[in-house]
Amino acid sequence: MKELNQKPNLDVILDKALKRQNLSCKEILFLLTLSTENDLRKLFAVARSLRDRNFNRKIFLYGFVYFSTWCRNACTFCGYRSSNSQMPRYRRTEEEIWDAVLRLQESGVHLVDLTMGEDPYYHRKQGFDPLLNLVRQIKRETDLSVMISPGLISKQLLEQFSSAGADWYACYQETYNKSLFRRLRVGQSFQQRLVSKLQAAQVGLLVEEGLLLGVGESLENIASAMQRMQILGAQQVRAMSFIPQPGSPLESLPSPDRQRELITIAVFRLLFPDKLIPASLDIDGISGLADRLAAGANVITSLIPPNAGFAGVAQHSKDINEGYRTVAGIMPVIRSLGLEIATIEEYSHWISEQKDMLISVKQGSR
Ligand code: SAM
Ligand code: MD0
Ligand code: SF4
Repeated sequence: MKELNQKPNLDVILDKALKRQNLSCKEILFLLTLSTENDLRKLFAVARSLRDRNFNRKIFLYGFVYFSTWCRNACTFCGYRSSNSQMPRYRRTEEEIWDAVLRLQESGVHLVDLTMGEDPYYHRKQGFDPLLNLVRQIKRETDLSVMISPGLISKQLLEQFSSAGADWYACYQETYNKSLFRRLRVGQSFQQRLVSKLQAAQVGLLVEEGLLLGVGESLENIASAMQRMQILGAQQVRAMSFIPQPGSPLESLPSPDRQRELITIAVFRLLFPDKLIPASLDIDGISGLADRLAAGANVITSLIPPNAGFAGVAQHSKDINEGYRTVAGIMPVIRSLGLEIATIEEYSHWISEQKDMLISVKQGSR
């Protein structure tokens, strides 16, 4: 009883994390409230040491292909919500997408993330056959891993993508607070979005889950969301700071202080020491990369081929045509931190190990 009432102690908690012991909600919350320079330095150092112990200072690279910016939904934080006329809209042809995939492959990424708004063209009219074919072609003709970010799709479609060779399903809950979810993903079902991730895992896809920061959540919300994400068993977990989008309902909500995202990345690392945590170029571009890696991230996401007309999500044009969201553009940052880019074999090896774990969990639950 005495122990339960004790005030959390940073060194004790960090030591527990280093020993891979579970952290309580109270301990997670305590970490999220850290603010002094000294405490943050200790937190980030432990996060890096857990990353480097598990990944040998190797970083993974994800190319981002936002092939359709049309969307039927009305998320209040997103510039691409259906009614917003102030965003660039396009739907790329299969040839243009394939071209971007090849450019990304040549540049040295490990994975391509095929992303779209919930474009009615695919979700209602045409169906997903063109995309399934594209995934098959990527797996047949390249060594790349494939992530799909199509929004909410049925279990049957998830199964088809898995059979076509897709490795990952990305679908971010943004928050585990149901009333906040209703305000963010207006008209969408919290439960369905969550269940789609469980279904993805059942059909053999790895899952990426994510939280949006600076949209009205409390630190308690973040701490309990992190615990829910541990139960979900996602293999990649992310946090993105909200970027206000012109023409959207939240356009005048200020972007949060980046310290919140850095601390969240570090705490994720303590809770998911051997999983993947992105440093997205889609929030602060190249200038935000070093801090995110120094907080314990081990994947660089949102690498985009320049001058091909492909957009980012939160930052639709930042640093893209300048060539900073490319493998060549990020290399100086990697080197300055004493990190290395993993080989494509190292990445595929990690993926197949994780998939084997999915299968054994499934067999164990029979
Ligand atoms: N349309 C699909 C969906 O929503 O699942 C796939 C797109 S997914 C890449 C879009 C993600 O980008 C959102 O889940 C959210 O986490 C992030 N995002 C969107 N708008 C953002 C903004 N204004 N600031 C920061 N992140 C944002
Ligand atoms: C990123 N803009 O990695 C992308 C996107 C979708 N799976 C990922 C949010 O930051
Ligand atoms: Fe559409 Fe995705 Fe933007 Fe929501 S976050 S409006 S689903 S593109």
